[in-house]
Amino acid sequence: EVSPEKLLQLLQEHPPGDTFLNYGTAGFRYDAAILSPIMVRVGIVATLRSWQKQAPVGVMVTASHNDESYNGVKIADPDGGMMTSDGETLAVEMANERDIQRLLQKIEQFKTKSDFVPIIHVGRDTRTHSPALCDLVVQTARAMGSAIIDHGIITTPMLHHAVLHGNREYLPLLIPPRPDVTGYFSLLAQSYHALLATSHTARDRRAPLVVDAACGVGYAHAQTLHQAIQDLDPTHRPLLVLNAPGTGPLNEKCGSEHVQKALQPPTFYDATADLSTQYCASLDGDADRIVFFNVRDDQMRLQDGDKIACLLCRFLQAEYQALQADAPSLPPIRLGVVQTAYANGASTHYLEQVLGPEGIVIAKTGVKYVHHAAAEHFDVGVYFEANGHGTVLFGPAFYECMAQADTVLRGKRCRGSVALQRLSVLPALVNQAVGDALSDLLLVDAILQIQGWSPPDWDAIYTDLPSRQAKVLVKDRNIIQTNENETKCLSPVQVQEELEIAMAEVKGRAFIRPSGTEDVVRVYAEAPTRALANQLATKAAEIVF
Ligand code: 16G
Repeated sequence: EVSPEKLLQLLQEHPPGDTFLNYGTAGFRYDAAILSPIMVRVGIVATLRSWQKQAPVGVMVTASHNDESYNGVKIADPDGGMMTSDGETLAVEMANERDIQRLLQKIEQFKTKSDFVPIIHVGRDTRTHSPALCDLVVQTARAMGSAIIDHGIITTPMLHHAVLHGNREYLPLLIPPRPDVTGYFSLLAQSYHALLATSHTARDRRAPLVVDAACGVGYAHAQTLHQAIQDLDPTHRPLLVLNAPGTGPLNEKCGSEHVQKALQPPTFYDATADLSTQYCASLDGDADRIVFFNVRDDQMRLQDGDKIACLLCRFLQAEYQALQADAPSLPPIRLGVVQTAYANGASTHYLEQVLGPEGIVIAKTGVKYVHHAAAEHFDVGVYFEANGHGTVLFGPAFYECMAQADTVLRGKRCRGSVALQRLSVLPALVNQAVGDALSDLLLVDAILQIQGWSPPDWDAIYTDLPSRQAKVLVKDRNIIQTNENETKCLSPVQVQEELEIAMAEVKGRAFIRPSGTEDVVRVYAEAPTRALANQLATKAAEIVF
């Protein structure tokens, strides 16, 4: 129900404070106490965005891997991806506008004559303040005439999925639209089942995959997924989901951020039995990223986003080659990977062997940048950040190739037709809107099973170069300017020269970049030994300071 009075009341009740509010790499993210004015304005921006695009959009209330005191909000565009930069500019403008009249005038500029009703999908994580904050988005958007599809407590990727599947024109043909939450689970479970059905290797699926849900929103959904898989076939590998919300503090000493950054296994707050740590995965607080790990001889081995990217690329390359061997007339497909400057040098080297140098692109840190680069450069574009954010994108040339392969191989029993089945099921198993911990979990497990690999086999494909990260507090992080993909510092000019000298001394690699989420400059260094990596990181931090 459109209500200008209600809108005015919400704006008056929630004036922005003095802090300049920025839509960072992954949306607005602050201490929950200052978020209510932002939520009201996000309700407005999402409505304007839906108006502008004449299609449903999404709003997710979460602060991902941050602790419970934080919260945040991000907007998804009609294609299910993160809102593009023009929308971010508008969001920042609206969030910082204190003059209510000017704000209302701005809204008027967006009004069109069409009778299109804006539609907004909303979702939220398990934080205590999420319901109230989400409600402000909903009340504001409704006061502007939007229709709300409230998905309640869901993971970030589920929200992106709901938006993509609700806008069929963006959905590739091979994927059956499953716009609701039940559809999300059945799509993942059925495609996992279908992918595994292409392999007849005897394998032991009794060992569970232990899932650390970071005491967050992934817990309930990983369990639902487990049930959906077991309902299809009870001999599938069970997911043993641990770290329920409330058993321990959200993201504290658990979850992918902790495991990847501290290189330590998580605390399993709710584990009563002595559980296996042979095959485990950690999600983050909104389940949009994942890392795997296992513990042997008291030593934790991490399989991070880089290692996931390598596993996927190797599998995709092998399947495509098998397909082409039986159907040589098929057009070539550009298969490639996008990494960030944080990718361990050993992973990049491995990927060069698999894909050739033309198959690798390094892009700026942040999901929206790597996602965009994967879509732009490749027909099958894998992207992963070392921290576990990632997915695979399949472009039109891929679907065309599958259609041609189907004509050539129809009715034939050969390795190529197995490859065709496998490749054809992937676009449905993978969440192409955004990286998705639950989808990535099944994808990795299915590939390991098909290849007959144990977690240590996967781990052994390469050994990470020792690396070290640090952060430097500076007066103004924006003094540091880097090239497009953040591998080189452009300004101040002497910084890069000094870094080059430091790198040459230890035969290592280092870069610095202003953080997109905190007021710090980040430093990354890697070198042939741990001592040298530490030395290079210290030196690089001194150069910045
Ligand atoms: C955000 C990004 C993540 C990136 C990180 C870098 C999303 C969903 N998340 O968490 O991809 O790695 O920021 O943080 O885009 P930084 O700029 O502070 O180093």
